[in-house]
Amino acid sequence: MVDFTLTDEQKNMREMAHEFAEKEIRPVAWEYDRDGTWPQDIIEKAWELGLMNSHLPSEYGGPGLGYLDGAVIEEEMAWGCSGISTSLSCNGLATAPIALAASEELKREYLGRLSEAPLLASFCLTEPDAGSDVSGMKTTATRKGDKWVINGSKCFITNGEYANYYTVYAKTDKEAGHRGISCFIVPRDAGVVVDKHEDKMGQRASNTATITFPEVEIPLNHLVGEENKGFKIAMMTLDRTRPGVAAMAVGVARAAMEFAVEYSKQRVQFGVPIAMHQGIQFIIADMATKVHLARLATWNSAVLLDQGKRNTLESSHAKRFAADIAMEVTTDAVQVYGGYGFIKEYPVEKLMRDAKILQLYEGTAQIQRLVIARETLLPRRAEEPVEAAA
Ligand code: COS
Repeated sequence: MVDFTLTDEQKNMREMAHEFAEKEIRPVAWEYDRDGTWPQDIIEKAWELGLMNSHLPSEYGGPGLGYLDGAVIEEEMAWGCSGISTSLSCNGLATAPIALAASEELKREYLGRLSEAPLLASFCLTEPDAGSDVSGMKTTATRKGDKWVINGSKCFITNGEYANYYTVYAKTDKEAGHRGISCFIVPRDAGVVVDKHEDKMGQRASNTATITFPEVEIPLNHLVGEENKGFKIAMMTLDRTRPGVAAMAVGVARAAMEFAVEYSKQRVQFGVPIAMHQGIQFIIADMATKVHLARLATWNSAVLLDQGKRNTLESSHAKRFAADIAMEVTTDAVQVYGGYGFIKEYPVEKLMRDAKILQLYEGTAQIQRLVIARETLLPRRAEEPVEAAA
């Protein structure tokens, strides 16, 4: 049976998340965006209410919610402000590799930490010369006695400046391409250096930093999963987190649509509210269809995960479609506002700036199309069971 009805628990959770976004995020969102303010106060409140770390398993103290639950929460948070919601949800990206492949000891320590205090963790994959091409990374991990020595630099790291620990990918076999990458947990106090705080176009309340590991030593048991299996762990992680990005894109698009709807009812041109003009109605209609379909694709990609099924194709469908429509809908919202849409005093230019990164992070719109093309040309892969990477 196909049923898109949320359970009563999910509806309550959505209501709580919406209320939080409306009361705690929206009132400060435009100010935090302007000043690039770090939303520590909001992170602490969201953590208290259980609106962070939704996928953290209950055996490690987390809420143990499903992926659809997470998508419902993320849409509301991003409706409030996608910069703040990126900071709130980034622990999910950093901890997915741990939940997927780490030893019980590491899970207890590092997943447990996030349930005990409002701490943050960062996912360190991207490098200056290795963005879409993950295998091109230059960071290395070398075994030295009873330690791993990590050496290299990672860029565009969300929450990097504030993270308590990092999930880091490094080459353990330089000659083996994607089969020579391993995943590690690096505690911040092991000697991690925060190099650069990025000044961004949008999502300005989220923190994005360059992180350097200058011969940082970590215990041997901080390897996540098996040596040289890190690439698969990264790909399986992104399958699990792209639905969350898609949900955030739905939230941004919905916010833009709502602003455009309200404005079009108030703004009078040619003697009537512009909502009476068919040209505007068609823009609003396209916005509504796009938001609706993006949400369906997002929920589909999340439900497959909740059912324990591989969702590589659906995850890319959702991420690419929702991010692309968020860009389109926010751009059209500026259009509905006319010249006022271009002015910072009005709300929609922020949304248009915020939307852009959704087409870039966690795999560009082009990488999603690459995955979709491969999965479509070789549909056999979609039938494969979800295998443990390590
Ligand atoms: N789940 C499990 N395994 C996967 C997988 C998935 N979703 N996708 C690929 N793999 C496996 C393949 O099965 C293959 O395994 P073998 O080594 O056993 O053959 C291996 O990983 C390599 O796969 P592939 O040949 O497809 O790798 P490519 O180097 O061609 O890279 C892309 C594929 C481009 C899709 C990948 O590098 C990617 O997603 N890049 C974008 C990274 C990104 O999102 N960066 C953003 C920063 S993170 S915020």
